[in-house]
Amino acid sequence: MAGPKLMENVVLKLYGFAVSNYFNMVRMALAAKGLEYEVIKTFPSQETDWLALSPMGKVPCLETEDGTMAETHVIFEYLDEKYPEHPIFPESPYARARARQIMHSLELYIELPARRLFPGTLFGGHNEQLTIDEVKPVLEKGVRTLNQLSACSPFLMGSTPSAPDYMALYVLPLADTVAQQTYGWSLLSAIEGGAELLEALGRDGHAQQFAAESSAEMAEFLAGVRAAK
Ligand SMILES: N[C@@H](CCC(=O)N[C@@H](CS)C(=O)NCC(=O)O)C(=O)O
Repeated sequence: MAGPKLMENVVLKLYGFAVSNYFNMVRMALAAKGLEYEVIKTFPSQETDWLALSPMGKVPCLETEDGTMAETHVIFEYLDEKYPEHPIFPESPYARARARQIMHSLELYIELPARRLFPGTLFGGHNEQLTIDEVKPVLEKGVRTLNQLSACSPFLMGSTPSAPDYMALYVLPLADTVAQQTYGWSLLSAIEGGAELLEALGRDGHAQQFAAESSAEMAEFLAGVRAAK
């Protein structure tokens, strides 16, 4: 949990590491809101002192003047309620509900099933045929859901980026990679406007910075995961 020297007067501290897609989602949200924060480089673990901050042992975790919190959706909502300037959720209750539905669909029906394929695709291991067979229909339904909920014009909630986009930016490319490798299926092409959405988000300077930081640490991270097998 050791991090760089602490910055003075910075209220928000974000724990995580550059390769983590969830960590980068929160960094995009913080950037969109123009909030200053300190990064404390942290890997997930089940160590007691880390579990006190993040009960599941996962990253990201945000430390605030009110206390710590984990779970990316929760962090997004806290940030928008605590710091209303530069909102990342739409204004009307229905549009907010729709944004949340898109975010939950991205995590539950695309990110999490795609993660089941990481061992045999990204991590140098093996995927059981049962897993391969189980994941495909979930991903297909996830894609169908996304297409039903958003027309991507070019962003998920319309012409300006918002919270669901900061998730999609880190969910869709990896899910597409593992779907291509496992099924020869381009999940991204199956999402109407998906490629254009990622292209538009990729023009953001922060997105480019976080991608460069992730790339710089990717080889070391993958080597560590593979060595741990
Ligand atoms: N639902 C969590 C997922 C976070 C998550 O899975 N983070 C990964 C790193 S990208 C992690 O900590 N993995 C370690 C673990 O699952 O124990 C969130 O929304 O923040």
